[in-house]
Amino acid sequence: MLTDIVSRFRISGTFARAFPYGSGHINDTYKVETLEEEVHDYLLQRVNHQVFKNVPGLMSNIDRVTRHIRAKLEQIPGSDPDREELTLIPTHEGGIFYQDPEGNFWRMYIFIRDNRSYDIVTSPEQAFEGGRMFGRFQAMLNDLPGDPLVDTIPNFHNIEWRLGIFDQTIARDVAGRAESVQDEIRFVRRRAEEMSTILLLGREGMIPMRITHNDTKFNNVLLDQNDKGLCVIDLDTVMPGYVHYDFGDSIRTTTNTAAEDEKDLSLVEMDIRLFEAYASGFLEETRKTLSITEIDYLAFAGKLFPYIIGLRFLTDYIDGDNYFKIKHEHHNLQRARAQFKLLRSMEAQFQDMRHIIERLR
Ligand code: ADP
Ligand code: GN1
Ligand code: MG
Repeated sequence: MLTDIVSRFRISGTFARAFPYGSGHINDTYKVETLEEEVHDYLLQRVNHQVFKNVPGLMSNIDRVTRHIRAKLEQIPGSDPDREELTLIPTHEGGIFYQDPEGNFWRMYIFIRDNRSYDIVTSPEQAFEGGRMFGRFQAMLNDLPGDPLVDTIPNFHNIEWRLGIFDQTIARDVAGRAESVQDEIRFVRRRAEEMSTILLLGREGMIPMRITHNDTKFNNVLLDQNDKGLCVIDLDTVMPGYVHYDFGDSIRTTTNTAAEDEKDLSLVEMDIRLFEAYASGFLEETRKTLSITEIDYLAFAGKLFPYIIGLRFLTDYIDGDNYFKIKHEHHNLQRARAQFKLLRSMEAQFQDMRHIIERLR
């Protein structure tokens, strides 16, 4: 089956094997290895079309974004675009994806070898590199020509919309779980107004729409063997957004001392050293393009993401686990609790976060 899919793409070398790869919550990813040592390996993905309703539009975004960045990298002496940017492999017909008879969408990239990717960050140097890479990504897309990118998931980080879905999900209570999570529901509701801040600033025209990645988990940037930034990956949600969405989701994952789904909440804290290092890398690349107002709200964006992602985990739990892949029965609740603990830790250190941004801007 996978062999058939692989044969649809214009790969070099001889197919040797394919096996599941990575730890994403949405798509199915396989590493495809070739026999020859000197030829690339590949990364094959089945795009989740329950989540992404317009896969051709999504693929066209990725094609435009990767070509634009590649053209910029080609101007930089000594750069290696096949390692520093995702490279789509065309099908034999020249398409950028393959749709199988069951309607699944498949795409293939060059596998970037000798990379490191981290679910938990341990050093300020790693955090700085992540910030620099996502900052550079933002800066490079600042002049993408042509029409706006397709919204691959409408309202993806729209907190009012997410809270509306949350209320509906609690009212339906299909899995009969709402009663058991009253504490978490209260935690969300108490902060709902504050968390609309970015959306309101946007509505009032105080911050501009930009092109953002929108899924800037730290493991969506590959580092090299020396922990230097290599390539930003996972481009499914690149679309219009506020800079706070990218900064915030990175802070959520970079500064957490424990796993996203840590069960022992006493291990979950925000490490302010990692906050400072990430912010410093990010601002090094974006300081010139961001407005004072955008920079002023970066610390707040750090708090927004444990809230919004925790809210999505909790909503999915109440809804009976339809969206995120889970490994055990209460996995989404465990994830939500860990995110809310992280938010508490940020709330306790918020003044320090603000001072760091003031110093770096
Ligand atoms: P998901 O949306 O499911 O998170 P990703 O696009 O992030 O999927 O891919 C899953 C994992 O595969 C990544 O965390 C990364 O480790 C690995 N990966 C993705 N693209 C490449 C690539 N081009 N080269 C090497 N590894 C990759
Ligand atoms: C999903 O695909 P992956 O695992 O990188 C999700 C993100 C969440 C993240 C939480 C399209 O990201 O929004 O922040 O899980 N992606 C989508 O780990 O919903
Ligand atoms: Mg990913």
